[in-house]
Amino acid sequence: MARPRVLVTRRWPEAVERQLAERFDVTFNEADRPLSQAELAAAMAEYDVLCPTVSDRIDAEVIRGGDRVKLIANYGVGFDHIAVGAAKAKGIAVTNTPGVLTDATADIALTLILMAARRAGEGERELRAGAWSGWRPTHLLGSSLKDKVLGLVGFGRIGIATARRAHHGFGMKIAYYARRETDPEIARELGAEFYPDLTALLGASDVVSLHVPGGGETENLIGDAALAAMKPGAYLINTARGGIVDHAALAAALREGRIAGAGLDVYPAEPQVPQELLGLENVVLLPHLGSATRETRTAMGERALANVIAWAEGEPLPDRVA
Ligand code: 8YV
Repeated sequence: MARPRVLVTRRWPEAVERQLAERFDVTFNEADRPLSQAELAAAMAEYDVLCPTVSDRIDAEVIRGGDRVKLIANYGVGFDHIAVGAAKAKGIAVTNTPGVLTDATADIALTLILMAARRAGEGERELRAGAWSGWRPTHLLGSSLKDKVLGLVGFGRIGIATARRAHHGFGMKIAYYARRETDPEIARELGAEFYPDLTALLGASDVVSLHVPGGGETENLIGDAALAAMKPGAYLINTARGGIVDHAALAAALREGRIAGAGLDVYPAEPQVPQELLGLENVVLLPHLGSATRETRTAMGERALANVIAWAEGEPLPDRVA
């Protein structure tokens, strides 16, 4: 029997590409640039399996492009770039890579919290520009984290891992907003306070970190009203999805000093970064580095591969989302 045809839309770490190629007839996107909507639609008719990433928009029109694809094995945990409903309607299974990028993403959330609160980006820019005039008691004072409240919007795997680092490592108090209360053991471990109301959580937090999925339900969740509910000295951290934040409203709040600062790893239309943020000193901007470690990107490939193998062998898919 012919080996299933698999399209990997971006280059993966070599070791996992090799493992995939050993078992399947794989096409790698040699140019490693995002495929166009037309190329993705055409792929629906040419391949059995697509392995896309967050840089591919697999919308309903792409899914209508052909009838051959039976599995979309996403390389990443978030899948708001895939029209899961349209896939399901065509009997196409969709899988993701949960768990393996939790620690790396929580590390980046902490990186952003520390960089924003300790003004590390501002300091580095000043030094590189040759503008550092030397030590003085009031130079670039930031905010300490100990005993400050970290408010997590969403308390799944990555939210909890971020809370653990902040609480055990930096002495922060933990509060969270979620659809339901967390496991009592986790709540006890972290002394985590549950807020069923987002506005109340925002008003109680010194640092707000976003950990909800992207997509329609959370689009612009953090807009003018939410930013107005935050404490004037608070920081906003986003490692989840850019669309959760209204960036024009955020830029205005940062410019007017209504919040102290922000740290962002994700943007609504990557790789574009909202222009109004680029000139602001009190925002740290990273280029979607959440899962960017060699170990994690390899583990993500292995996880996607496990789903492709299960599909090929007619086994239940370990990480099916639709
Ligand atoms: C991934 C992410 O690197 O997994 C996710 O949802 O946001 C990232 O950290 C990216 O999605 C790769 O597809």
